[in-house]
Amino acid sequence: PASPATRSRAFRELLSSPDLTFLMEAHNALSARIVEEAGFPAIWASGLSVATALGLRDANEASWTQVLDVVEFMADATRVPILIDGDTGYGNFNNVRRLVRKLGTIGVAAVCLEDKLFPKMNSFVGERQPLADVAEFCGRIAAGCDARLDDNFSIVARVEALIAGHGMDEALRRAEAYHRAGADAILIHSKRAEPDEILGFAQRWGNRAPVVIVPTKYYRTPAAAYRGAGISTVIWANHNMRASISAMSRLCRRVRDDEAIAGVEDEIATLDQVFAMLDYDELAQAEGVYLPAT
Ligand code: SPV
Ligand code: MG
Repeated sequence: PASPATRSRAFRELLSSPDLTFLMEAHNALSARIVEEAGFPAIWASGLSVATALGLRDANEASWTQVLDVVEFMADATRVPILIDGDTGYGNFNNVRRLVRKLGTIGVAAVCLEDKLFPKMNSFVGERQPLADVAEFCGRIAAGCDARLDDNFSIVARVEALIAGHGMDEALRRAEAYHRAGADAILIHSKRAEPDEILGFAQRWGNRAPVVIVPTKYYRTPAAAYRGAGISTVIWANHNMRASISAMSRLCRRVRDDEAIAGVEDEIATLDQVFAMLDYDELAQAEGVYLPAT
């Protein structure tokens, strides 16, 4: 793995660069390694996907230290920066301080905090999405900034006003407040099937701070629209988790019906691929160096 400082600097550069950056979701060490090998410059440690992989709902059913245990394995398995979905920060400003310090020690480059209340519910589930008080959430952001061990550790403030149905003026008011409180970027979330809300936000926001988006629901929009709007970062938020459900379900049905595995052999990664990915050769070489010759 790369050093925490290297990773947080790399993420800071991605956020501030004029190029559009794409982050891909991972939810464990294996998927994180696959995202890195596919060439993505950074990883989104999705709260939804990590929870799902743990068999839990995206409603803070996993404790924050359980989530960090998973993300630490992800950091250990990769070199690229990780933006962790920190949900609401798991409490108030004091919980955010503890979170940010701990993230610095496990090599996470950045955290995204959303302006809701603990325990949160996934933004696409139900209409009950109570928002945090603006001043209280600004305290969470400021406390996170003050607690960072490394100035390049980034804090992304996620505005849920559009998700909660409060409209564009409220979204802009909140983004401005979070930016003033020290947020390095604004994630504006929308659950509409068209990108009109986030493009409208980007136009009125005028790049006062980098804008991050999550096009899960407006997935038909081409990347050119985001480049044209000056968006900084796109997060493909849950697609490895969903791909794994489809792939494993299909495989299980086939093996159950066939009472045999011959039919799936050509469709799955070989064990040689598995051993290469985890670099078993390196261990064999190290044994040559460190184990006494027999
Ligand atoms: C996540 O991936 O956990 C997110 C994005 O926060 S969303 O599911 O759209 O809330
Ligand atoms: Mg989430």
